[in-house]
Amino acid sequence: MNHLIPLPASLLPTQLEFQLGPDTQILVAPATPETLRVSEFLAAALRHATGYALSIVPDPPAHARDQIFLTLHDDSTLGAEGYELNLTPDGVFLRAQTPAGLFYGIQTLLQLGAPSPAQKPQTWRAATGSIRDVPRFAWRGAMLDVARHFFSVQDVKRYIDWLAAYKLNRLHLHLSDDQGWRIEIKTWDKLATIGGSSGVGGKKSGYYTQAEYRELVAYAAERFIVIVPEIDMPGHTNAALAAYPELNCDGVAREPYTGIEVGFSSLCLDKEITYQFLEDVIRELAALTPGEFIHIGGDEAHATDKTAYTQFIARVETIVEKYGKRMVGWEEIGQAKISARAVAQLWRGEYGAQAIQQGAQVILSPGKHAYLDMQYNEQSPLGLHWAGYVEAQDAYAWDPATLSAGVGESNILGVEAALWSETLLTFDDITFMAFPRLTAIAEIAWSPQAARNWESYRQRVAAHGARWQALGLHFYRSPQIDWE
Ligand code: TNX
Repeated sequence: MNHLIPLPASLLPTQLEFQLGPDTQILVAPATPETLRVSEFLAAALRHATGYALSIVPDPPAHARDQIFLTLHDDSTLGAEGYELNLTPDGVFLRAQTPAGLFYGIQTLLQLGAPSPAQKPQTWRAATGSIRDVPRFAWRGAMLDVARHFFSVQDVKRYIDWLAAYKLNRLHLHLSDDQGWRIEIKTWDKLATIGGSSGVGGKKSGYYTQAEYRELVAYAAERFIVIVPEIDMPGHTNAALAAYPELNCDGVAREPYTGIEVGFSSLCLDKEITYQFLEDVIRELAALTPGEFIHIGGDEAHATDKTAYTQFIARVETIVEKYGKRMVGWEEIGQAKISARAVAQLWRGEYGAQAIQQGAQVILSPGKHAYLDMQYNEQSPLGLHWAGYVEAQDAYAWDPATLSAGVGESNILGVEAALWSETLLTFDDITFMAFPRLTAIAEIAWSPQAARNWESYRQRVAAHGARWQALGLHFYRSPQIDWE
């Protein structure tokens, strides 16, 4: 019970043990397509851990002993994502108001019963006690930059699995930048075929077809993760400007870009075709996106006239709203007139107050704490360091509500760990930068501030390190943590 990440809102250990047997069943009531699906998720994970062929019993007549019992029931204090988990030597009782709540309770249960990697044959046992748990923030995000280096559907799915294990619920995909355009747009097909053919250093190019992208959206949704697509604009657009000459003010296509400098490109804001292009792109993206949000970038538009920039952002928001979505943008959008439905993602903390004054909420991704692409220290083989070095403790020991003046708890929609990929080529590179910092951000996003502290995190994360190791996850063995 003492190694959970994120730490539950409340936890009462009872010092006994529940042990799974070959005859344990998973009882579920009411049996709906969604509750059956989460039950199957649990059964598959336990089968994998134990080899037992656990069966699922929909709407059992009365509950028997030695079972795992999942139920939906009305308890508004649990909200849309909370759960209650009671473990006794006789059984496991998990209750929530929603399938999402059950899913998060299952993640907790799977951590409690994580077998010791050394044990063979493995028995599956979990410490008993009761947990009542609700998240602090609604937006618990991770951003992955698939534009600088492209990552396969398979890699993104593996990252999604880890996000789900730590109760994150948003995957923000940075789908376009100077170096590459990574999503098929049917009305502007060269975005993908030409814009997608480059990448940093000329390596790892490519794009997702719409069918592949839908597959990612569905895979994430099964794990209660909403994919938030980002098309960066009006800067960070060289890949689009290389694909279509008419998007440039001078009508000349740009050369593909393989460097890592930022701030040199801009869409041509006084051409009407630019807005036709954006409308087509946003319409197709919205159709691929069951979630509420479309991210329009908006950062570092150093090659765009300032007044034109603010008018542009306001116009883009009307297009996003026309297709029924809410606009998210990097904090620079706070300089424009935005609606109270818009969301600003803070990374430097300069324009947050301007967004909040307009009634918008913010997502916090402070570079010094939540940028997973920052090097851990001077020796780190991967990463950048413009925001400084970010060790495990830097990622963990901060409170969103007191980070910047004028940004309080009620202004904060949530927290997001950003992973830019200028220096990352492989899935191992991704996980080396993410662990153990992604887990720190996951805890900040979920757990009550008063319950958490660095000393406790560093002990708990050490136990997770043993699991990561057993599962072959490449991670950073921070010297700040006494790894098991
Ligand atoms: C700044 S953060 C950027 C990205 C880079 C990142 C590298 C932000 C909104 N823009 O274009 O990839 O730094 O850390």
